Amino acid sequence: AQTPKRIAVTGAAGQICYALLFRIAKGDVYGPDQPVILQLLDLPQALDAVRGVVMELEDCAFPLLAGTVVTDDPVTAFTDIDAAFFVGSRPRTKGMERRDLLSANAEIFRVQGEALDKAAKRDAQCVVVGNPANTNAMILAANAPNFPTENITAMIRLDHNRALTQFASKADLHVDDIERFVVWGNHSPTMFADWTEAEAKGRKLSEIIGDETWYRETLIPQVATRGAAIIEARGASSAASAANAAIDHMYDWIHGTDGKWVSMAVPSTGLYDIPEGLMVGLPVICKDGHYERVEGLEFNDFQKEMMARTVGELEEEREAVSDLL
Ligand code: NAX
Repeated sequence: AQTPKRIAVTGAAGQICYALLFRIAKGDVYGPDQPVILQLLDLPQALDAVRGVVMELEDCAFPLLAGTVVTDDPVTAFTDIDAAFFVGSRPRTKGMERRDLLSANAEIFRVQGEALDKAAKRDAQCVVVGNPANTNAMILAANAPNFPTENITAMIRLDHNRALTQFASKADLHVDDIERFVVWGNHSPTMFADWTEAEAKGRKLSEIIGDETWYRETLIPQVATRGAAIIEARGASSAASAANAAIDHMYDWIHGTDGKWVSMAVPSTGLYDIPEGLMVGLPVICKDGHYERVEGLEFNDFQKEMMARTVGELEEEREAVSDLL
């Protein structure tokens, strides 16, 4: 039998994890032959709830679930891990300013960065889901100096998937037909869903759809505000779709994308003049457990304007947490 992969998941008592954990245990990340051990982190007051989730995991009798760890100690959670999903974060509460939210989360990710540095395998693949995801991931990396920064990423895949479905339904395509589409920047309303290079069945997606106004005035804002629309309709924020996007992100990173583009927020190397060190949504191609940034693209004026807006916001967020970097 294969040695189990150890996967840390933070915020394990929360609603995204209530969807995520069952899919990981089913084999949706590493595949149908790879046993997994779930190392679940949450706050002390949430551990009873985590134990309840573990009881339900047990009741699924998943053949691949080789063990669970429940803890409120980040070092215990990250010991010897192969992968980590950083889902837990501090939600915005009444009267909280954006800056307060940033610094409350910065503190969480500072502590978790130090624990990751101490305890994780050096090739552990990490994705931050908890908001503000990009900046949280940047802080995690800054506080894990002996851990490879390339292995710390943030999730922008939900936005990517949201756009794919809108395009496919507008153009009567299958979601899998669409290639070379990307969501750039921050996982926030400034994100830039960019169809400039997108193709389907050998044609430009923009030509197939043939409606630039729809793209700019409907598609872009619809993707950017989809989270709010879900809250409005469901009375709770996206959970199963967020869990699914986190699985897609990690699955593709581990198994590769066969030359296809996917959107991942990864550390900026200065490519496309995006300031180094920011965690920024980019087109990547995954192969052999690594991602490669898509290089050599040229931007038109609209793209430049949209990029400046979302990258500018990431710089502002970095400024707000500069004391923890
Ligand atoms: P919940 O509030 O249901 O769960 C969050 C869990 O995190 C709670 O159990 C809480 O106790 C735990 N937690 C808080 N601080 C912690 C700490 N320091 N260490 C460990 N656990 C901690 O939120 P849920 O709906 O599951 O969402 C989780 C996060 O995902 C939120 O920040 C949310 O904004 C973010 N999202 C990110 C998305 C993305 O695309 N990047 C989309 C979905 C989602 O909105």
